[in-house]
Amino acid sequence: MESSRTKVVIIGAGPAGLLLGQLLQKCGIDHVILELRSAEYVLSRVRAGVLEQPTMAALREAGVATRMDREGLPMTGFDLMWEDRRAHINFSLAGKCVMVYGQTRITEDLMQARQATGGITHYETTNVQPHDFDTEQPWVSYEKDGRQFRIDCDFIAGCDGHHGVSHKSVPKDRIKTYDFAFPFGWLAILADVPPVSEQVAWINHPDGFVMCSLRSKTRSRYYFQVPVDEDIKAWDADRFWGEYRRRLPTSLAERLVTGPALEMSFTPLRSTVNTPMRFGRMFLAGDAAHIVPPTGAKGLNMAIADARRLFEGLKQFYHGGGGHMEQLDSYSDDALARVWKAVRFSWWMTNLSHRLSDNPFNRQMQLAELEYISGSVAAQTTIAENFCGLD
Ligand code: FAS
Ligand code: PHB
Repeated sequence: MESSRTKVVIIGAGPAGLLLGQLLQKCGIDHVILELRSAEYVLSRVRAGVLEQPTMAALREAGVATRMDREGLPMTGFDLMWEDRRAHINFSLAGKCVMVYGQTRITEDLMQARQATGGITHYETTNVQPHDFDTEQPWVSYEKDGRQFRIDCDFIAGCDGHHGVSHKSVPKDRIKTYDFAFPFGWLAILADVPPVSEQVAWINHPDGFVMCSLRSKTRSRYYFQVPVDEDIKAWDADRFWGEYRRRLPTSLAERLVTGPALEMSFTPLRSTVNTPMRFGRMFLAGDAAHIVPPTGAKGLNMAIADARRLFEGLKQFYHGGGGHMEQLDSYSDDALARVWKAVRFSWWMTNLSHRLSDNPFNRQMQLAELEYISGSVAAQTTIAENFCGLD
């Protein structure tokens, strides 16, 4: 087994791992990223699109925001729509703004910055396994091109997502996982067609949730609710467009431009939180620690916030003089205080906007809440401050 040593081993090159790597690189803290997939595969994943203000600040601090600031679309609010009704949530109520800029672009920007600064990322690694993270000499083993490797380190950052190895390496009696799976998910399409609306819209339709989002003035990102066991292979772009148009309010359906799919995918709607987010010298960040229904546009923002907060702890340890651990010691509690509020908001937005069951009572409760929101600045302010990201 070929051995080497570094300060931090990051497992996973998604947004959390890449941002943490970029911040460590800028700070001169040695680290290595181990990624299961190829860079091309990581870039092929189409996911989030809405950035909170703290996310924009973290990307600017990491020096990877030039294209975001040039091409990102400022979002000043969003629409809640139901039957022929509409409530606009104006982010000025929270004194904040949000930006539409695809996660794929962020990943690309981080990858390019990493290439320019010489950060080490080993793609297509297999059998990555954290070891001895309860000691002060943790290490990580992995395989690549038929060879076996060992990296000794001070810390391990588990940024390997919901299906990663980090959280699964923790003994069951040391980790408490909270889990709630909705019986539905989102069918998504990405297409080079002009968006039906410049505002992102959440639509409560009696047959299921619909969302209109965008990536630019010429590229649209659309979703609608399907049962979790839906046969996704039975959906092509034409069938998607037919159902999507049927569920849109007339004012938007009239403006719908359809076209070939650049990508179609299915996302189950699920909330999972692994607690704590630290196990000795191993720290979980991003989807490795928590996943949320995309309804609240929180997943990517939570991953960036975790990476930013974990970097603060590592910076204090290496540059604060004397190996201080206070920030690392409080990482899990600080992160979870923020995570649970984002999990709640995502769960609440999902319950407000999706077809929850065949029981008409549920829909009556949703219609009453939507009507209340449309007439209450207090309710709209609550939504605005949660959507834009709590301090
Ligand atoms: P990621 O999952 O992005 O990255 C983890 C990385 O670790 C991956 O590259 C993976 O290949 C790698 N990995 C896994 N196991 C490994 C191992 N054993 N060894 C090495 N590497 C390993 N969020 C929103 O805010 N809005 C949305 O609309 C939205 N849509 C989504 C749609 C889908 C289909 C999915 C899956 C998620 C969506 N999300 C959305 C959430 C998503 O954006 C995540 O929150 C975000 O990617 C989290 O980033 P990371 O924590 O870096 O995890
Ligand atoms: C997106 O643009 O992909 C998007 C926007 C808001 C969400 C989820 C996804 O809540």
